[in-house]
Parts: sequence; structure tokens; C-alpha cells
Amino acid sequence: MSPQRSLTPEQIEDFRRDGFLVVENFFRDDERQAFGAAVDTGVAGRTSSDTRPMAEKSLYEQSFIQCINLWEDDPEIRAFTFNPDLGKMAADLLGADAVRIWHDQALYKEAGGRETDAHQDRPFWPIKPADQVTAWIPFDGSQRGAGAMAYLPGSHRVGLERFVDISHFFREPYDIVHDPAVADLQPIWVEAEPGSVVFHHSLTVHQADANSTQKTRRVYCIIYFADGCVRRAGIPHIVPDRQGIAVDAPIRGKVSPIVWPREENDLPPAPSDRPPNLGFA
Ligand SMILES: O=C(O)CCC(=O)C(=O)O
Repeated sequence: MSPQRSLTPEQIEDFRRDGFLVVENFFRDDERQAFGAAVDTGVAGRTSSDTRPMAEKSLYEQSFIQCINLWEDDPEIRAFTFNPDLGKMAADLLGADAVRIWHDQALYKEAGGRETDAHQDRPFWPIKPADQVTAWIPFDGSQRGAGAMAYLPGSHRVGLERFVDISHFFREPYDIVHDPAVADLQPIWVEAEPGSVVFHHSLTVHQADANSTQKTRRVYCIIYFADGCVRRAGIPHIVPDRQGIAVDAPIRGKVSPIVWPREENDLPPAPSDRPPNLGFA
């Protein structure tokens, strides 16, 4: 089967209705393996000094090892992250003429890792309007019992935006799946073959189950936003903070380059001020 590298109008409609979309067979096997191996190396490079057993980690860290902006570390990861076909899909889902990267992240849920608490992404992000989409890329596919994701279909359209403290740092996470705005929606658990990409909107309520297998669930995410989005007030965040972007100013700069459209084989340079790995963005 040849890879699917562009979206049909029906898929775009499904995404706009449901707030998530599974695209099967995006990556060829050789690409998926090379991409996964590059991210494995990137994650190992950032985390090799952390030898703590699971029980000594915070509840947030027990959900996954998180490494942000690996595209800045490694040209091979950068080439995959700035894949133009994936960027074009994100633009089509958002109805945007151009998309930028908000950030990427490896989310490696270790063997025995706990669930990822249900949440929306946008409350973490000082960006407006709500034109962001994540490409969630499970290198080995995704299975129930091994960190699969579930989405509340249509939850991005109900006017709900509520912060959930999935870090457990400050308070117990708000039980968002029982919020009256979405309590009637049944979660849809997604199992996907290796090579798939699963998109979700920044307001879609989603969660991932625990990893009760003996193998790390290897996921890499690319978060895109429509070019022209501006900074909103009230939330510190590494992406606009690093670039000195003021409230209401457009989010543009070396940390937020255009992903699509770009000239063929034109990759953005890595910013020169890469900060140490931040676990939470
Ligand atoms: O993969 C996970 O466990 C959570 C992913 C997630 O919350 C996201 O991509 O927004």
C-alpha cells in the first residue's frame, strides 16, 4: 500500500467534527524506523544521567519522559519534524495558509508508566486564537494497555477551556471528562498501526492509558499553529519567552519557524540559544 501523504475533504470534515483524526500509513517502514531511531538517540542523549527508578519520579514523570524541541538537537530529527506533507496536512486541518511549529516533544511512556490524565492542551499555551493541532506519532503503533490515546469526540467545539494540572504539582487534576460540557461524550480509544499519525485539536479533551507492557511506548509529537496566531496574556511559556514575544504580538522567530509552506529541502537553522531540557511546556 502506498503511503497517504495528503488528506481527503472527508478526513478534514471528520477532524473538524470530532477534533481528532487517524491517518493510517503515513510513514513508510524505513522512514518510521529511521525517525524512531533518531528520536531514541535524542531522548537517550537528554536523559542518560537520570537513573531514578519509576517509584522515585514525580507523578507527572511517571506518565512519560518528555523531551521538548529535539528538532533543535539533530538535523535528522529536524528533517522529519519539518516534513512538508505532514505540515500541509496540519494546515489543511486548521484551514490555514501557513503553519509554524509551536514545539515538538518525545513522550516516552516507560514500561509500568501511569496513565496520562485527561486534559486539553490549549490551557497550557499562551497563544490565540485556538488554531493549533498536534500530530501524535506512535513509532510502534498504539495499543490499549500500552499507552493508547482516547479522545472525547467534539469536545473542541463545546466552548470548554479548562486548565487541568496533569503535573499534580499544585493540585489534584480537575476531572475534566465529567465537566458538564463534555460529560455526555464517550471517549474513543484509538489503536493505530505503526506508520500512523493521529492528529488532535488543542481544545480536544484527551488522555492516554497506562503502559502495562514491558516496553517503552515511543511517541513523538509535532505541534503546529496557524501563522498569525499571537501571544495571549497570563501564561509563561518557553516558546514565546525565549523569543521575547510581547502579548498580542505575532508568534514568529527562530524557535517558531514556518513548517509549511517551505522550499523543497529547505530546513530552518537551529536557534543558537537552546535552553536545557524543560520537562513541562
Ligand atoms: O502521549 C501521551 O501520553 C499524552 C499526549 C498528549 O497529551 C498530547 O500529545 O497532547
